[in-house]
Amino acid sequence: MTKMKAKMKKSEAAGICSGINSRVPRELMLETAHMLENASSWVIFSHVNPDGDSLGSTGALFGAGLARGKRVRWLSVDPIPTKYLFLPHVEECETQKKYTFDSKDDLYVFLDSANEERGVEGLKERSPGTVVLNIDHHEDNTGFGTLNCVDGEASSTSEVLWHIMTEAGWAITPAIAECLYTGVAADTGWFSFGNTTSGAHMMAADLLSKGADPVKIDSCLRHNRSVEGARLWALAFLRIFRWGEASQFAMTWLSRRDFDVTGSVSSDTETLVNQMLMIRGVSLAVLLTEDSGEERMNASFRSKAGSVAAASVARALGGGGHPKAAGACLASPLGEAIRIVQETVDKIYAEWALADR
Ligand SMILES: [Mn+2]
Repeated sequence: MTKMKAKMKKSEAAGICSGINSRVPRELMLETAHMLENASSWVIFSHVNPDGDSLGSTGALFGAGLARGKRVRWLSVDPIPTKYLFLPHVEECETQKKYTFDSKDDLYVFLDSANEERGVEGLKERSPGTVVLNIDHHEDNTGFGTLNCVDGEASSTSEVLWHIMTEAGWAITPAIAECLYTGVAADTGWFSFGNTTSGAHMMAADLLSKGADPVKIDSCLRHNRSVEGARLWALAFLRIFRWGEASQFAMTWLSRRDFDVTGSVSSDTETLVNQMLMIRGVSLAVLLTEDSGEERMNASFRSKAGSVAAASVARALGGGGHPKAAGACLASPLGEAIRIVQETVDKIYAEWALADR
């Protein structure tokens, strides 16, 4: 209750910008737009394993850069998953594992990256004097940029970028609208997750009026699964096991072999962990996926209100993310990783139950 009051106060205190409610002060959004305007060359980075919001926001900024006569490059550490290939400008995106940050003429822009590790290898070792712009919506963003335009309460980075563009008076073309709509729709689970705010809907309404086609975007992203991916999901579903008080925790796992046997790829796991939260009585879902080659497991966590937060579990394992959607990487083989995650969830749950009940 006290927490809710504090949150309401924070929102009430936030400025109303051109009739649009945003937690980022108008001055900061304009400063961000100025930084972009003043640079003649932008290098834009998607985050590792890019998702809809990462590609939507970077694609939108790439389009805005072209429209503003900038020299623009768009880089991604990982290849763009096939289902996003419909997005405008993706054919211009270059895949690159490492980058050397040594130019003072380029503005390096990171979108949807909570920290340097989510960005690209080489970012931490950037030369002094290089300028990094960090636009994001993760609560745990480390503020690694020269300028940080971060709204931890925004539905998506695409929403933050939409505010910046709107405040700066930049034209939102149909291509930009399509990118931004993809970002907000993907990050809110098609306007169904807890981050589905009135701001997210207002933004969506504006983007529809500017040419985004929700039916096309939905059919490209949600009605476009491969049969190989469906078979991978079947393996994961068969292995679901539950534990904890009232069996409220659910976990499953996928090995490298599962991907080989089904012919699926790592991006086929996207939204799989969310499906497990649809099981009656499950409040926290865990998906463990074996990393290529090494004895490493990637863990994805999703949680519902009224139980331990996904982010608390992820943080205890050295990861991070949003309160209800988070991830971590474990340097352990599968069996050990399952045990570590179960023990961590039990420990965090015991602490949570003591504090919140
Ligand atoms: Mn995001």
